[in-house]
Amino acid sequence: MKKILVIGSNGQIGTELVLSLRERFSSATVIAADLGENAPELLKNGPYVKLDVLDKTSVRDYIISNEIKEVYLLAALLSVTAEKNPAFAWQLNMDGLFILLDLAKEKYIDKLFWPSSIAVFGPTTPANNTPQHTTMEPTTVYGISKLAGERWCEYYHKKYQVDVRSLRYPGLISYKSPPGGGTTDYAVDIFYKAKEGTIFDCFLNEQTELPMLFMEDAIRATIELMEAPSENIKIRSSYNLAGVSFTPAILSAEIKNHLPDFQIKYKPDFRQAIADSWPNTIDDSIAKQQWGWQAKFDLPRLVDEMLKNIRK
Ligand code: NAD
Ligand code: AKB
Repeated sequence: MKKILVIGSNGQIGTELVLSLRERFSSATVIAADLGENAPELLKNGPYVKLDVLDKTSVRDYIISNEIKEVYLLAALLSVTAEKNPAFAWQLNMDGLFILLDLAKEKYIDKLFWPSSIAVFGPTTPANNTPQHTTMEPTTVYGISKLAGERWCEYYHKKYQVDVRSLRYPGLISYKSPPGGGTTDYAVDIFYKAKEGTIFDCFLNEQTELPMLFMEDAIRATIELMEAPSENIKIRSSYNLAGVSFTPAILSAEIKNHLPDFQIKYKPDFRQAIADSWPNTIDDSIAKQQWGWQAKFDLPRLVDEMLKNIRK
């Protein structure tokens, strides 16, 4: 059975991706990798290795000597943390990608997944039903790094036939592992406050509409993309992907349907400008046509799942 390595396994996506890949293949062949000395509790059902994606020698040695054939590269700084340390964000988000693209070019890896984001779009992009191919002038260091990464993925595919696949994830909503420093994090944090019964101070204003996706859908999209026949994957930069779009006002109204006493206050901060530069809704028709993508979770179902599963 092919060996799969998930780098950045301990984060919001990595945790659920590793668990799903282990269920689908086998626990022994899906190796989690992150900076920590030990695997988090949830990932103790399979192998874990301490690995810094910026340590080129260790990454190459590990992948080559263990005959890893598929890599999911999730290590990155997200939009908010990247703004606090732009130079390091650029280094982490780009250098790690090159190390993996080169291993694929040299044929050590057969297939690479690297996530992009709706952050590749900017204020000059059409905000509603944002098309796959459109004006892209991101204004955050995170968005710039993701757009550059997309161009490099396409370049390595065209020039060296590297089988690299990518999705422009919207904000991801999950309950197993917390989000790691993004602008869309409010849409997860809000559920913890709602369950605690405390007022939620929202760092975006009530009318800020952003594209979001429930984690179960995101993981399914990732695995479906990776398993699709290569000839169906005609976009090698990154695919638009959509689930559900909502504002803080719409989300809190849906939460109130379950918890009528829930209260939200709006205290927009510097993250408002990041959110304002991103789309409201995304057109993912090309992903639907080319590899059969279809989101399953609408807002009522997403809220129901979050409130059922999130711990106080
Ligand atoms: P996260 O911050 O929750 O997790 C990232 C993980 O990478 C962390 O566990 C961290 O310890 C690890 N990491 C950081 N530096 C590392 C290094 N040098 N070597 C090895 N591991 C390192 O992020 P996430 O939300 O899981 O996002 C994963 C990827 O998906 C990122 O590329 C992100 O840009 C992208 N993405 C996420 C979202 C989202 O809403 N979560 C949306 C769009 C795109
Ligand atoms: C962020 O808010 O930075 C991420 C993203 C949409 O890429 N969740």
